[in-house]
Amino acid sequence: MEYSYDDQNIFAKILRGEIPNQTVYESEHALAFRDINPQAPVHVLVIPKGPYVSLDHFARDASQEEQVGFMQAVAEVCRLTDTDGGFRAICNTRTHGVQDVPHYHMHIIGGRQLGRMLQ
Ligand code: DGP
Repeated sequence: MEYSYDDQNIFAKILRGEIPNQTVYESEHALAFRDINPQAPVHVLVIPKGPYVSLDHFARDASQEEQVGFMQAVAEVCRLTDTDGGFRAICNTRTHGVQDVPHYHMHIIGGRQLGRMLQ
């Protein structure tokens, strides 16, 4: 699989500060901010700061430090938001996964009872 990162994608612009965002948490390796179209009271996107297009790209090519830093950001988002009742983590990937923004991101969705996704 060839991964080609487009640095004009909207999350790259957010990382460069060209587009405002509602930051929940930021570290050396990751940024977490509120989704512009929230599906639940908690809807946060966690993104790595490196140029990775998707979960599989990140899992293959990101360093251990970047991967650990990313998961630490997920933990901080959970600590800082109303997720004690549980949440759903989603990484839409490419066309079949209906990924709109080609910069790897994890949706953290919660704060209410969600419906069952897979039957
Ligand atoms: P997807 O690539 O399908 O996983 O969805 C991308 C998500 O990104 C979608 O829920 C809406 C959100 N989004 C798109 N543009 C912006 C933006 O400019 N700011 C923020 N905060 N979220 C955005």
